[in-house]
Amino acid sequence: MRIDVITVLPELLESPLSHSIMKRAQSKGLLQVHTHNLRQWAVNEYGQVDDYQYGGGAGMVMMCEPLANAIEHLQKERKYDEIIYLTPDGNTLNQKTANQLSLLENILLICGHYKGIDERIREHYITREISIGDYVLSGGELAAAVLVDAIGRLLPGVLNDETSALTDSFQDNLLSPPVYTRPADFKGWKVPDILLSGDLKKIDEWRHEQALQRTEQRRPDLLDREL
Ligand code: 6GU
Repeated sequence: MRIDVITVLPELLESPLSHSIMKRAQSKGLLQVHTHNLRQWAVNEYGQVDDYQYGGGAGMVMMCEPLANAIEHLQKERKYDEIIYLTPDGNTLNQKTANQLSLLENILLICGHYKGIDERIREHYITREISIGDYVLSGGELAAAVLVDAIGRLLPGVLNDETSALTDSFQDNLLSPPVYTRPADFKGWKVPDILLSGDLKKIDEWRHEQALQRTEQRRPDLLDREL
């Protein structure tokens, strides 16, 4: 899968995607992430990409022309399955959306700043709008990094058995059960006996029961959600 990102702050995306699993996904050639600095398409020599909003009011708006030129430039190279605008008023990201997006070939992400982007770009180019939660970030870059990570780790071959996505929280609308490692007794705090029993069937049942309990206690809303 290839993901292109249009941003005024490509630096903000580099580090989160250069380590651990995202690094492995890219070095294995399973994921390609290309960032494009929107200032390349600025309207003047000062690098301007934003302007005051019509009707007045505080905050700048990202202009049509740089965004349209950037998008059309990239569209000449490849056809995008989705052009996604990261915005707090988009649909909240969840595992189902990450799963769906992980099946695509080419995605273009647009990171907004300031008051957001001119509405006409949203109407004419954007195919999907995604938020990563009900709070406001300074820009779409960290949200884009979150989205790329959530998608990238699902690509076939990225995770191994140890890190398998199949047992993740949310993959079956359940939170994960508690986990333990050595020692079996730390300061008198014991690992549940069942996990030391070697009875794999019982252990599986216990984990499922714990996952259910945890979900009922912490996120009952997940239990009546469709997969
Ligand atoms: Cl996608 N962008 C910004 N700026 N803030 C957010 C967000 C996105 N998702 C939640 N908050």
